[in-house]
Amino acid sequence: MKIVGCRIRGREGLYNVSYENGVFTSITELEPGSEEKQMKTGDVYDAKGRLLMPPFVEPHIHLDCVLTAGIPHYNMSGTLFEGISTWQEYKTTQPLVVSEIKERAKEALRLLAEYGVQFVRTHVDVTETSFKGVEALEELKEEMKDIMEIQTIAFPQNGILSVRDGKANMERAMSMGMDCVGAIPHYEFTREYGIESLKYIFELAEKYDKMIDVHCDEMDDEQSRFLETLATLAWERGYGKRTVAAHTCAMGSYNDSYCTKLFRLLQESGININACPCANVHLQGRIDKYPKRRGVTRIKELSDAGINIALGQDSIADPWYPIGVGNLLRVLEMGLHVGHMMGYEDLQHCLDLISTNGAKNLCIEDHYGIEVGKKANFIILDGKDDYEILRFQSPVVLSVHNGMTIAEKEPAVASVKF
Ligand code: 17E
Ligand code: FE2
Repeated sequence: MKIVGCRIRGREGLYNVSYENGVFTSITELEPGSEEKQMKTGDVYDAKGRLLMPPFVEPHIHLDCVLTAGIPHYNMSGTLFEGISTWQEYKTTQPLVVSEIKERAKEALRLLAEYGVQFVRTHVDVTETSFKGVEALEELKEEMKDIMEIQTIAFPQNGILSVRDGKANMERAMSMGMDCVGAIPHYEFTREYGIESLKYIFELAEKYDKMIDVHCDEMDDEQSRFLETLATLAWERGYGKRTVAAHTCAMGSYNDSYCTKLFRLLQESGININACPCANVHLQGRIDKYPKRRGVTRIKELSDAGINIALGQDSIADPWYPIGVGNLLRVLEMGLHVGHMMGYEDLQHCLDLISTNGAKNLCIEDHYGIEVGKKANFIILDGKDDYEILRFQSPVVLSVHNGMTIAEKEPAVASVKF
């Protein structure tokens, strides 16, 4: 199969890109003007100068909860805590059936595929002790593995120390084949429990040789400082590249003096950060009067300090966030607004936040990138560069995973009458 006349993100000029048996086999630059004369027959896709790039990466979503908004009722206050209690009601009043959970998750994956995502890391609540969610997502991960790559996180929504049998839940989840160990230290009853939960998950991660992805400081409380503990544990054990701190909203409330110290630790530990700007600008700041905090971590400052940060959606129509369609460009737009990142330089490479940076969070760089010999995973967007694609929220016209077309879209054509 051959793509003709595409731009490639990060390079000048126009290219032809071929792939066979699921692997890129050639990438050749075109002589200026030569694209007009090419034969476009057979297994050839004419990119018409559009941008080809590695797929978008969704580093943080809760696929067990998607598409449940309104059941049994909507989150009326819009707070994180009402989200958690509404989900608790869902878990205890709705029949939990593997096939139904898989169908909702798959519907969300179809949306993600439409918007160019091929790599997904999902949390699964392991304090729901029927474990139907874990079963469902582990089955789906296996069934979908040729189409989309899914990583699962054992996420203890109600805590590890603050629930009975919390450690047993985590152990059971990891023994079922989950890819990452999660935690929620800011939601544990005490600071001591929070710290103990973090120490515990490093032991568990090492035991199963798995990655770590923690809901960390998803609050506006400037005293919520579990990130320093998470980063220090990662630093001690050399686990930084395999560790993600997600949300880290409290960093939006930390004082600058403390943050200066914290950033040095983050750099030395090498851990990755994940922010969910749509979800958190909605959920946080709720207990403030005016002025209201944004409740989103320091996306710009972390990026500028060379700390890897990727953006994720968190939710698609669930008890925490009532809207969302799987479109990471929307999340990027929110992140750039909230993070004061619409300076010219920021816009030139803004797609990093939903692509290459996410690939680092997921530790998938060995099969991610447009290079001969690597797996043919790519998308083509109806635009020419990051700035234009962000501005027009350009559709993904083609998405290819391991050489297989998984989604196509015809861009809409408007007809304005003046
Ligand atoms: N659970 C949680 O603790 N925080 C969130 N943002 C979501 C679920 C979506
Ligand atoms: Fe989350």
